[in-house]
Amino acid sequence: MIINLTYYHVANDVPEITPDIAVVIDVLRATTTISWALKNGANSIQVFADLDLLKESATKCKTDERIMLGERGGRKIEGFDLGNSPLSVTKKVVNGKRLFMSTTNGTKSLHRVQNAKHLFAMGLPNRRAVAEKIISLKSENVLILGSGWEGSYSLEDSLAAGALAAYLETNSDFEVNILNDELQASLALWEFWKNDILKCLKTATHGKRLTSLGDYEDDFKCCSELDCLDIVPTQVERGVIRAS
Ligand code: 3SL
Repeated sequence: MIINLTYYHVANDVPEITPDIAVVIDVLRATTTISWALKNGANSIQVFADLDLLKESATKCKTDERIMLGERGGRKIEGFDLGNSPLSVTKKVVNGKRLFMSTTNGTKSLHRVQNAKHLFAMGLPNRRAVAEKIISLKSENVLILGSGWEGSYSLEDSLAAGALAAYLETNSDFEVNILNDELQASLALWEFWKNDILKCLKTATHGKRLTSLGDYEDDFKCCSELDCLDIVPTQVERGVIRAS
């Protein structure tokens, strides 16, 4: 069997297609936060590109059953319970809760491919879990979508796209077909940085942006951990993600 992989850097690059499988990546930090929130027992995460829609939906949920997560420009949105740090979604805070989440880029990417038959969110900590899920589905076409920053390329999402493709090449029985140059470049990036992921994240433009905003050392460490989570964040209805 052949598995065809395509990678797009940002949501606007995705053509009008309905992929069998879409994997959305936002290493710094949305998909890492989503993965940790589900690991720590969040009931579900509803993602929004639009803040007004988020507030409207959240108000329909009891206050003690919901958490509002919001980030713009790297900062927590005023009036929201949490920003977008994977360290903030502890068991104590999120267990059993429904999360309503909007971030600058990651939730837009999730929104862009919400028509996919199977939609997963991936960071580096759950790279292996998502890859094994893809292998088990035996689908021929997988679209990988990065989140970038406001429409432009990001190093860390491309690194993770390469990490996913490399895992599939090494660990599946399929013939893996890399369909575009974006993914070829990501594989090269992975080869170059795979032994110093932390440095790659800090070198990235968004890493530098976060560093300029405060002390994000622990966020960098958390986001650069590889294959430590067994969670596959899966869209179960449009815009709603649960663990599988
Ligand atoms: O752009 C996004 O979706 C965020 O992940 C950015 S941040 O890391 O929270 O600043």
